[in-house]
Amino acid sequence: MHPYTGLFIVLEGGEGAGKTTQMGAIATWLEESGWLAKLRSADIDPPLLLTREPGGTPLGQGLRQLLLHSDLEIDPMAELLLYAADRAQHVATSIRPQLQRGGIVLCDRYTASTIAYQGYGRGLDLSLIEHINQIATAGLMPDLVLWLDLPVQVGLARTQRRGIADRLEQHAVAFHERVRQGFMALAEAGGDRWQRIAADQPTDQVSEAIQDCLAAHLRRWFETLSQRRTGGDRELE
Ligand code: T5A
Repeated sequence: MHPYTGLFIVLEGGEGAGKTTQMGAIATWLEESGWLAKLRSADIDPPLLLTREPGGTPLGQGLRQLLLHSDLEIDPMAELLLYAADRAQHVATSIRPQLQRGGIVLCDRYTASTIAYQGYGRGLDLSLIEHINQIATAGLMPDLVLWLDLPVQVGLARTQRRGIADRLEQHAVAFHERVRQGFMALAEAGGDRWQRIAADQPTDQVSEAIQDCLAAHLRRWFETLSQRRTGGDRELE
């Protein structure tokens, strides 16, 4: 999927799916189950990059503020390009260097969010979005996408309980239904790289489902790394 030795995992989903909650739980589990220690012992520092879009870089934090929390009117095409600018900076300065070091990247949202929100949600042309995603990422795709899926009303009720809604949370339910359809279409086309996780369960059960899926993936990744090491692959040395 990409030429680097690191592992690129993305969490996707609609509003209130529980991605932020599960990012923390995954980081704790990776530490407690010894995966990060293995990477540290191979001198990979940092072993784990926890990040998000928009806002994973200093430039991205400014863009996030504009995109989600300003009163400015933003044209859909301008919105698409601002997400792309956030992503270009994020990939170049943060995600790709971590994958080149051989570490794990755990990212809250990536290219699929643009297809789901700006494509299915806003109705912008899907092939144009794919082209712009390609430019912003220079083709860097995740190894694994964990799609936290739940009924739209359940997710929105969770975010409403939290208080003030951001720009996209304020949209009509129909918008968020289209976004969910977008994720569904991507998951159907995504093969083994996409895993649907039922997110309308108690937090611990969602965490367990994610861990089952990650454990299998991490084992395969580590086996491949070990084989490449014994094969003398200089990229890993
Ligand atoms: N966007 C983003 C685009 O339009 N295009 C793009 O290209 C990209 C990258 C990002 C916004 O930008 C849009 C999509 C988004 O609208 P954000 O603030 O990062 O904005 O929004 P979200 O990613 O949607 O983050 P949220 O915080 O809204 O949702 P999370 O992170 O999925 O959920 P989380 O963990 O914060 O949980 C929400 C609430 O539910 C509770 C939590 O305690 C919390 O109160 N909760 C649960 N309750 C019951 N059961 C569970 N299993 C629960 N898990 C969590």
